[in-house]
Amino acid sequence: MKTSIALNQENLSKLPANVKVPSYNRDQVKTSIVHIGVGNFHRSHEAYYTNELMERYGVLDCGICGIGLLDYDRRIYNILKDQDGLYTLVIKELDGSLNARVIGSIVEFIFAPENPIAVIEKMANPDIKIISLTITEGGYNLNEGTGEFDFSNPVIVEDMKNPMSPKTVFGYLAQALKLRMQRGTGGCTIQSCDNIQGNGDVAKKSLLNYVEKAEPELMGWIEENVSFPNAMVDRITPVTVATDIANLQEEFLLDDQWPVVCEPFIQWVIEDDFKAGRPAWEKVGAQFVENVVPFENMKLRLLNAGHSVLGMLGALHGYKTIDEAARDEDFKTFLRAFMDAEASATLGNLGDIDLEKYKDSLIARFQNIYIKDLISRICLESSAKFPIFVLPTIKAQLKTGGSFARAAFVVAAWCRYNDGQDENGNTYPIEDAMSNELIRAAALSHQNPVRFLEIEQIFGDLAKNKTFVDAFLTSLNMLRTKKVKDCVKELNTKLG
Ligand code: CS2
Repeated sequence: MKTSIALNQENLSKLPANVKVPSYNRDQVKTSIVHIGVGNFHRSHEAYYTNELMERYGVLDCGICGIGLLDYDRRIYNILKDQDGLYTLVIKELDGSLNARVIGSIVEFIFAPENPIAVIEKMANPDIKIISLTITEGGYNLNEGTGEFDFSNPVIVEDMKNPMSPKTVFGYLAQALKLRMQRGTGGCTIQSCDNIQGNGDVAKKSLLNYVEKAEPELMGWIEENVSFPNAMVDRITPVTVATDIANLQEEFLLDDQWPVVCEPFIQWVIEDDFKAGRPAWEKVGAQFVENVVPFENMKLRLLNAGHSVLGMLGALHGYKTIDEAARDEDFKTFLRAFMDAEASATLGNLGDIDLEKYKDSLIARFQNIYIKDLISRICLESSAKFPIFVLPTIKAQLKTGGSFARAAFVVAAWCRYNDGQDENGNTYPIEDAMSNELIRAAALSHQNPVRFLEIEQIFGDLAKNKTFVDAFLTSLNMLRTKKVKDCVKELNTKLG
């Protein structure tokens, strides 16, 4: 057996021909993007687009400096340091074949807990034109019920006290932008790549809320000099598992400590509002549009919500991956009806987008047997996801008198999910920033079902809406007395 080759700059030329490697000179790449949150999604999406631009068009002034803000990021920092910033993106094609390419667009990395000043200085550097973010749906620190920035969050309190050694993205941005203002460095773009409706607007709102208290003299400067384009981002990127690493060693003789696997589909629709210029990502498939809202709604309420539907129902049934749930005829019928009769009805005018085709393609993507997207990944952090993915459909349908019975059923399934045990008696952890509240509310809901909806931070006023509460109670009662599959079959017949 041939031994595999460790991934680093020096070894690139030794890799077998079936691995695509950067052919551009990485020493000549100039950093103009700082990215906070170098998770799998950033590595399959923005860093991939940017690598393509470098590779296919020789554009070398858009290098990325990754920033790890959390202690948790130490692992990716150490690995990328070891691998000279390189990692492998393995695209799992529809026929199951693997397409491996080494991505070279991340050329620097700073681990913030060890060097906060270096991070602030980097963001304030005149070469930096864009600060992009994948800090997760919950990272914007907004109370979903009230929409207000959460100043009671202990890390925010700390950042206000110790501005030069921040812990949160807002603390860092405030100090970096302050330096840019003081030094006359000029403006920049803060580009959210998270799955949130109006992600740019949300990033702006959170930052300005923070700055208003922490550095009030910055407010006007930010309004004038910083832009926050909204964007829709899409590529299903599962958690990397041990077999992904082993496959790479066997099929490509490549030793990568943390490769990323993803589906072939990719999409990025962005408002063209960049204060200090931007890479020509349109050359490699990104779409720049005037108004991204319809695209965002469509993606969040169909794809992401669709994931939550399959994730919650699938978890209770005992499925482990999304493709299993999406291939289950009863769940598939339920999902499609949720999309057609509930979510689609809230999307308004989508211009020339072919919605039927989009929904067909989503089902096909969910059913891709090679992607093995873990249901546990979909269900984690649901307290930040439901308010963005599922609840907007319920709220919109309540306003127009449209149907939301299936969405309410999924909320009830989420309540039941927080019991921590599937229908076969197998337990699973509730991985969620609000796990304590969720577990407690689910436990209380056995006696008093409405308790689950009283988590104000998630449901806000919805708990007071009788029509919704009734639909939730009916669903929860079904789920606590019957198997999820039987409930779904019944609803498929009843609701048509
Ligand atoms: C998923 C997303 O986290 C989730 O619940 O729905 O990560 C989804 O896979 C991506 O948004 C796809 O673009």
